[in-house]
Amino acid sequence: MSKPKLISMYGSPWSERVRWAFAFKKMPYEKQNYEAGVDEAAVKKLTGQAMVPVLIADDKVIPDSSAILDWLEETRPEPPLLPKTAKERALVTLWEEVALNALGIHTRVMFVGRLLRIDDPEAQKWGKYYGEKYGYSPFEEEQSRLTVTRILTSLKETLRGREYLVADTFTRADLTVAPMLSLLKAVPQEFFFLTPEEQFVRLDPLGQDPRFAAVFAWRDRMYKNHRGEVVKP
Ligand SMILES: N[C@@H](CCC(=O)N[C@@H](CS)C(=O)NCC(=O)O)C(=O)O
Repeated sequence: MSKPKLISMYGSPWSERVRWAFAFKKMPYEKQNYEAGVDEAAVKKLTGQAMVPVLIADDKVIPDSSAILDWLEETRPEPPLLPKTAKERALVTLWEEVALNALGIHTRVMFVGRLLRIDDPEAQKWGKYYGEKYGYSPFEEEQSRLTVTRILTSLKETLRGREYLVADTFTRADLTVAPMLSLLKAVPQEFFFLTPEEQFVRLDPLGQDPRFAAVFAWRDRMYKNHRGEVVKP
């Protein structure tokens, strides 16, 4: 098998969960950077949709981070990123779906809102780009904040007295939820490099709320204990 190629967007948590899984499995791959506003058409031509990550492995083109993680688990089962029992695996899926399709989507809406409130042409340009791509309105942002607050409360209670979201071991649930929290508060520099401007726009009041400090401390521990490399562009 030739080395697979991963097209990923540096700051995106969807891309980060896949890079994390590849690093965890010590699976070599070729990196290709996706640049927002530049590479959309090329990705669309390749996959029929305009999102990354995308994996190109032998004759397969696989868009969608969960499909890529399934391919990886099958291709390189050790060390496993899924727990042993079907019941535990079902819980991993639930957390992944909450992270990808609720936490990630809603924190992205809040991120767009923060961009649009910055009085700077560059921030405005990206706020408009992402706002159009993902659908933004001030009402959506308020709804998103309520949903994210509920999810953070649920995460806090789930993690009380335990180190991992499912079973007693690090799984896909942990490496999905941990990066998805990054649009509320950047992952510390020692684990994931971002410029001060990029950190600033990732900081939401919920990321500084003392009620959820334990959730972000858990996220940083997952990076420290399981990320295995410093993430740099
Ligand atoms: N269902 C997809 C969603 C991936 C996704 O939302 N990707 C966004 C990252 S923020 C993207 O590629 N955006 C491209 C762009 O903004 O131009 C997955 O899980 O891989």
